[in-house]
Amino acid sequence: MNSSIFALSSAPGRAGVAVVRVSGPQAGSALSALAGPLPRARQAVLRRLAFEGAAIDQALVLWFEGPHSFTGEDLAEFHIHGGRAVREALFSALLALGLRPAEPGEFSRRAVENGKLDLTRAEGIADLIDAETPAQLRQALRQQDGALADLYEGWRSSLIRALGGAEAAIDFSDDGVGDSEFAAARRAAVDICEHIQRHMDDSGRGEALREGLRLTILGPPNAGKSSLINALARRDVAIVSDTPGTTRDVVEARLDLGGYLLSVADTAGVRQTADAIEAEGVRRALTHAQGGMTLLLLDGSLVSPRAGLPADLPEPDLIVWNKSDLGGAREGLCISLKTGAGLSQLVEALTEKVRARLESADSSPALTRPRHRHALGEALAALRHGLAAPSDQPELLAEDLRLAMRAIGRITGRVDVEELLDFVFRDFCIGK
Ligand SMILES: Nc1nc2c(ncn2[C@@H]2O[C@H](COP(=O)(O)OP(=O)(O)OP(=O)(O)O)[C@@H](O)[C@H]2O)c(=O)[nH]1
Ligand SMILES: [Mg+2]
Repeated sequence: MNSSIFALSSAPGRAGVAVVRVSGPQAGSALSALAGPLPRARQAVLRRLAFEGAAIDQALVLWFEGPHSFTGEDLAEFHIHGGRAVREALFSALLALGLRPAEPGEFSRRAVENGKLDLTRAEGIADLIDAETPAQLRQALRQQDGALADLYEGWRSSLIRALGGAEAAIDFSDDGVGDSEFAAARRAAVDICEHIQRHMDDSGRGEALREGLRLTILGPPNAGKSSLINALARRDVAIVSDTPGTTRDVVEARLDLGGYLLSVADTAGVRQTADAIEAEGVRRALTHAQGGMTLLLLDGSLVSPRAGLPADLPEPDLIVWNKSDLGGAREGLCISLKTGAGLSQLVEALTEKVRARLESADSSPALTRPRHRHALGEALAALRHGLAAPSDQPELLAEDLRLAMRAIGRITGRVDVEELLDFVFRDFCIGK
């Protein structure tokens, strides 16, 4: 039997209310030992908490009888006053009652083990807790709601059906009866390949939305790159000076731009230089600009604003002309980081670019984690391998379908052989 665990589920520190969760077979006995008879399930009641005659707190308590709880086990919640002494007193009592502190993520892990959550939903909860911006929140909520689980489980179900077809073709291969089943299995595999490929060809928007999209500010020395990161972050992130070549390291700031998490990087001004340290700065700048978005900042008041820039500089997502206060009108986005002119238009244009990069026109959920990408890559490779096999050897396709199924099943954490039998039995008349 599982041990019973407890943990502070709210943030540590002093607070009006702190929530302590207890899960496992002893949750009910612990609750009644501390708070009296078990209340009705899912109804908050105010109780006096005490242990061995010593008062702990006046607290709201809740009782969830398994399997109707987050973990699927018996679960109790204590909404105590959020002070250190109260917390410690409750923890000591729970320890004395034979419960143990939970490991990180153990409540969600038990929920997965008990079939309350699949892995992608559990990951969605983790993302929801980490979400810093509205867009991250929307994506995490969707995942927690099962959008990804439904998508991947859907593909897995199709693979299971295709496998049934391939297996029927193996069984009846001698008399040619299985030909149509085999053709259908191949068609299904091609179809799923296309779906997976489309899902993966999204330039990492879901992952970038989750982790923060990179925006690298590139440009010649003294264009105002450090002034720009400071203006965007609204704080003094990087040193600004009129000495060209001030910035050498990549300096990053995370900010919420129109609801999207952006990781903006200020970099060394790009130019040919004999200074080894500055040259290293330039190398880092160009390396950092790979992947993510780039903004090219130029000094519009100069006669040759691009002087010194290499011809093979990556095509920027946005070109911005700075120092409009010094004259020299330019076509396009003109700003002055000195006066603040044009800054709001720049933020608008940037938000638009970021939105276009992170939001998709179709409504299907985005790939959010490298773990999923890796498993989908494996599934795709297996399917392509299977489709390349000769049609008189259906067992080869069947084997690759099985590999692809297993890879996708690993994403949601529900690789289950029993299910395969159910599906095959339902769609094919094996006994015939
Ligand atoms: N007049 C004027 N000066 C500006 C403007 N923006 C920045 N500057 C000045 O230009 C100089 C260079 O600014 P920085 O932000 O350090 O430029 P940088 O691109 O980071 O330069 P490096 O780090 O050397 O590559 C500083 O003296 C700034 O005060 C502007 O819009 N107008
Ligand atoms: Mg700088």
